Amino acid sequence: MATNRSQQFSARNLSTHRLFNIFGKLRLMLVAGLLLLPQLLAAQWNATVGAESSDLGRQGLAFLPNEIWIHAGDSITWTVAVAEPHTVTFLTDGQLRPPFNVGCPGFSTGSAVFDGSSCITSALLFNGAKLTVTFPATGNFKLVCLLHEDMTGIVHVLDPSQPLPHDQEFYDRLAQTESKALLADRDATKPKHLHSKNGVTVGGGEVVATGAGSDTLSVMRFSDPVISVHAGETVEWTNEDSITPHTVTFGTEPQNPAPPSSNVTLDPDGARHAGLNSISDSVHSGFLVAAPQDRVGLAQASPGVTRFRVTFSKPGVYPYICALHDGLGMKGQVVVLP
Ligand SMILES: [Cu+2]
Repeated sequence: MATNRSQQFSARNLSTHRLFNIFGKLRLMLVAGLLLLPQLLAAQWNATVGAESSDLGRQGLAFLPNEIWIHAGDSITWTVAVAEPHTVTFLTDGQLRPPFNVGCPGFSTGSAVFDGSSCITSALLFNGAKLTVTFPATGNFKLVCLLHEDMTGIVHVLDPSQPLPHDQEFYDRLAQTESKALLADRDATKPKHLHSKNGVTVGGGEVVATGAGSDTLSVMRFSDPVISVHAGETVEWTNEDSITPHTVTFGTEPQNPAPPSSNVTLDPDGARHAGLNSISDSVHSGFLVAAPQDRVGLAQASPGVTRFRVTFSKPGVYPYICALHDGLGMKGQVVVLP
């Protein structure tokens, strides 16, 4: 009996020991799990940058979607899906907007971390290029493109204890709807100014407020890609895009597309004007662009130069391009008849 009892006792002891061992291991796994939890729960989100028509002529300058709710610790990967380049940029509140080629200063490549305390930006991202940004801190952060002023969005970073309103599938659908609506907008191509005889509308566009920021549609086309005039007549180009600059460039493209070539003069109404005497001559309008939007507390901007005139003295076929968007097919031709 005694032997039996002691055998029983030691058997019980052994199983208790085993039990403790198992619980110990479980507890270790639990602690490790809790430590790893933030990384395990950190989600990876995806968003698209830009939308375009199949002929590249209509460019949606937009973050799609341009509003997204995530948890602190999550990352978002933005992928450029169009021929027009963009940047993915988070400036700090109050920071002066830097030129796209200067950056924060400097650029992040591949990935970046933004908590609101210091600026991060990609360089110009071309079709297929990506930037992944991790957001360790809660806050509401404005997303901008340094190349396109009315291309903005917002990222809401919530504490992981808060529920998120939408999942990735919702954002994918929203991005598609937003991009279709933006590209389908036909108002952008309706001439808004008095279309004079021999007038060509340059581009066209619209800024759309979304509640989270702005999307822009820019039409990268000349309204009449081929126009016929007689020798001695003048063609007038007017940029009707609210934000995007364009040029009218005959012959050799200049290194710096911003200023007009030296053979351009100013008309009394502020339009730029040049004469072309031969199909081998070069003339460049410089940037034709609307004045930027005024803001309380900032110096008023001078009127933009949106108009360019060229007087043709000799018959011939004069091809021209927009030096900024010829890659998207923005080209035209003036046929000068005798
Ligand atoms: Cu252009």
